[in-house]
Amino acid sequence: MRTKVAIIGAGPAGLLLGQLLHAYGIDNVILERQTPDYVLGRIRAGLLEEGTVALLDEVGAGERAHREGLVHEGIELAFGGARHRIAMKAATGKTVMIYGQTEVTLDLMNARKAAGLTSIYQAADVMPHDFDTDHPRVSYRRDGVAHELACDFIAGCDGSHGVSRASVKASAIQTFERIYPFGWLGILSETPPVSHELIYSNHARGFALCTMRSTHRSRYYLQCPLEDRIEQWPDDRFWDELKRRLDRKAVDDLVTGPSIEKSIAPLRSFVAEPMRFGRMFLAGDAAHIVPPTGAKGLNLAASDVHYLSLAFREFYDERSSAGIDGYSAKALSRVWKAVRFSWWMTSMLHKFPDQGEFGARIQLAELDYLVSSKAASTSLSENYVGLPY
Ligand code: FAS
Ligand code: PHB
Repeated sequence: MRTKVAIIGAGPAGLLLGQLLHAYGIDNVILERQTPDYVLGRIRAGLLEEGTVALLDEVGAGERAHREGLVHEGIELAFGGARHRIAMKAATGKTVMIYGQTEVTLDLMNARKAAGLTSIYQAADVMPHDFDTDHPRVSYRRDGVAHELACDFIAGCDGSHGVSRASVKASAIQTFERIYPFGWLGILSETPPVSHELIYSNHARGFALCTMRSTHRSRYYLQCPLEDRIEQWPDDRFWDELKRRLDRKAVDDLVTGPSIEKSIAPLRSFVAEPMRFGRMFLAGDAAHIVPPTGAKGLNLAASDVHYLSLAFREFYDERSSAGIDGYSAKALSRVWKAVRFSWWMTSMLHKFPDQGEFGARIQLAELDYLVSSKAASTSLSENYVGLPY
């Protein structure tokens, strides 16, 4: 089999790239190791930047997001027993949308199916080959039968544990990492959100985040020790701890109920440089990971594939390599700004084991400055709603 672009991974990055390339008339095939249901079963991100929604619109997969997504014009920061609103739209003219990654993935999968494009799920032993030549190829096995996909380019959209980045020789890649000494315990519940906007809480007991998936489905996160297991967090304990980290009004407004999903995710910042290796390009979590505090992970995957799809269009339409040659630097410029923002939000809002009283006071001073300075809250807002592409 042959295609122009072989995409490894059918998460948001791979699926969105596939639809953008299709819109530009560039043939592509997706190879995914899991089943569609497995991919849809992963509960992850929930907040989209306007740029991400615009890309869904561009590929004709944004209709349900506009119908069901919740547009938010601000967030609240809670500290010292009070809540303070950051009016992001007033500061930037932009909004964000609450619309789960699961729904984004489903919309993109349906768009791909409607376009009759080739996606090979349960592709085992996917392996990129010869990407340092003009004739790259990808091998894989399906139902025990070996296959080979010849292509012009390979897009590694296979996430943080994928095969693409792992296939690059160590001397050709540099990685940067910061691991945080805590995790996020997250739950989903069929309960109305505690507030109509997100609440990020800095508390002496640890960070908490109140977010949502709809007006009847809430998502809550608690900072927890890395060694914790979800078995140690029955629902009652979760709700009790969440209440201890929220302000009085939030506690009074909180509607608790049985969890329908519960998971603990470790937090880290990670960037691989460069994002291009001959005719193989990395996009999304395959190239970088951010702590979810800034809600950037999924949105960076979107901007990566925006740049990459334009680069491929320039190559095929204008026979120019300028776009593909400039992809890595262009993507990394936006990636590092989002990595910085996500690190800053995480550092300001979480309780670090070694921060001491001085560190705690510095966090509160930073938060107090943020909510009392137009310049500071505008800076937070423009990063949160998403920097320009
Ligand atoms: P993905 O990991 O989503 O997709 C990669 C795909 O490649 C997967 O389907 C995988 O099965 C496939 N794959 C892997 N190896 C393969 C191989 N060898 N062959 C073929 N296929 C292969 N971001 C936020 O903004 N907010 C959040 O709250 C948030 N919470 C998160 C919670 C968790 C537990 C995790 C892990 C991530 C979270 N993220 C969050 C980040 C997340 O949303 C990612 O940024 C997003 O999934 C990135 O999408 P992709 O780059 O497509 O990677
Ligand atoms: C979510 O809704 O899952 C979410 C929202 C904002 C974040 C992190 C997670 O910063």
